[in-house]
Amino acid sequence: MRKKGMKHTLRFLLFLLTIISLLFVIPSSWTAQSATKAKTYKVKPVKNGAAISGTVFFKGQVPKPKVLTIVKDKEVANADTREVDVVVVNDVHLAEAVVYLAKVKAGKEWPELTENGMIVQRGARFLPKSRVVHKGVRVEIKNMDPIMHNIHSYEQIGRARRTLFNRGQPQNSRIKMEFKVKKTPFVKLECDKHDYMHGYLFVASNPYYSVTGKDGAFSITEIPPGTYTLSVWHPVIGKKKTKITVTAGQRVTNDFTFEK
Ligand SMILES: [Cu+2]
Repeated sequence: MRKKGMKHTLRFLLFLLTIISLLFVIPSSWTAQSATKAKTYKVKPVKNGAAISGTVFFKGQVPKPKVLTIVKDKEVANADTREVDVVVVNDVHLAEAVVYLAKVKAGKEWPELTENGMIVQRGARFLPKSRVVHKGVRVEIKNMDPIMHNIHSYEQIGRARRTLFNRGQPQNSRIKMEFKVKKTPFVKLECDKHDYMHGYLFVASNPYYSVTGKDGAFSITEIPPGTYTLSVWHPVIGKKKTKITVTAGQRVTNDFTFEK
């Protein structure tokens, strides 16, 4: 009888131990899995990496900005009209274009973003009007105006678009949001309260990107050897891509030309 009782106690203890270990083991493996899913890019030191640099050219008639009439909250916008989709071309050099390598799984460290990629609403504008943010990272969105804004973000998929989030935001407040894009890195920002507020984001899924300056130049460094798709995107002008192969330590030049 006593032996049987011992056996029962042992069995019960074993059962208890199993339950306790499951309680600890399962949730930690679940969270680890979801974390790797959310951030597929892995930082891995790159020795003797390659570099791609070049210039983005624009030839032809530069598209004129759209001029929108301001009706609501004029005193905050401080104007009667607003120019949107302004294309900056100096001579034939296209500024504010993002050049990037798609689908890179591992490589160099992420760069620091200016103000961690913060987006400010001030004077009923998105500032800056276009910027890069990093996938899987929450971004601070600040409303510095004395009025309510309603930021509405869309993932742009060809001519279609999908709402990422749509959030009303009271005056002088901050929120933190993630841009959960699925199919493309291109995001449009609008305000549902002010139809003249427009902005753009590029949601980078790896650190291999470069934004062109006034000279249209870009440079992507520390690239692991391999074959890639090198793409360029400008929110108003459009996009282009090309296949490119780089070997260890190689420096390659690749220009892009848009013509209208
Ligand atoms: Cu607004």
